[in-house]
Amino acid sequence: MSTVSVDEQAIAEAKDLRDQFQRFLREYEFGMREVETKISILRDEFTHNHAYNPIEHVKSRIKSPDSIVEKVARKGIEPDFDTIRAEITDIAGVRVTCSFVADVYRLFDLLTQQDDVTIRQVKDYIADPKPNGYKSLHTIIEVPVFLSTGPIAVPVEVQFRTIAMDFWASLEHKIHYKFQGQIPGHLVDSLTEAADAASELDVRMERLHREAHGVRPRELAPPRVISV
Ligand code: 0O2
Repeated sequence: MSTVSVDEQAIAEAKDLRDQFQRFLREYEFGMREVETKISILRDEFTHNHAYNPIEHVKSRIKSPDSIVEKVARKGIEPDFDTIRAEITDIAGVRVTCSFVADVYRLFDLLTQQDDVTIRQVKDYIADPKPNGYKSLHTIIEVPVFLSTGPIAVPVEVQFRTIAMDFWASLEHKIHYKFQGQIPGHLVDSLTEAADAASELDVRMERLHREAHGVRPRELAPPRVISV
């Protein structure tokens, strides 16, 4: 008799936790949608007013429960909602792939200068690539989401990169996954060379684009340093 009631209580608690987790993730989904809308408006407005679309594609994702749990364990933080909310800021993620490096910074400025956007963090791996050659401009922004219970500020990680950077990162990610992080030395070297080739391609393509559009070719500006 008592076993049955304990089981029922355990089931009720598990269901309650599941509901709380779904509510928790929904906040991030709303935040992600706000950012997607902002990017989509910028893309449409840019296309109409400048006859040019600086965005190649946009991908969004909500971190899976398994990956959240794995990150909680890796960071050694308390597994409660408040701590996860404070410590894990990439639960909602939007990746914006642009044609050229100049577009990456232009889009970053256009998004982060909006009045309702607060920058929490910027990591400029274009100005300062990772040792393996990884390049992208990462930012954690907070956007307001208006719920029936009132407004909340939701953090969203936005990664900006060029097509060449994206191509490299997706291959590196697959290789990293295949070798579970222990990439053989010769592949590490090849990846570093490929990252250099991707950077060179970015410079050449942007120069070509400028020439084709009658913009005076110039040496590409040195990487910008963005401070928050
Ligand atoms: P997913 O599935 O893409 O979300 P942390 O966020 O604390 O774990 P860190 O290093 O402080 O780690 O964050 P950082 O540098 O902002 O990078 C986090 C994300 O950037 C990663 O997310 C990747 O998407 C991407 N990234 C960073 N470094 C590399 C790299 O060397 N290669 C590739 N392919 N991607 C990279 P997640 O959480 O790993 O995965």
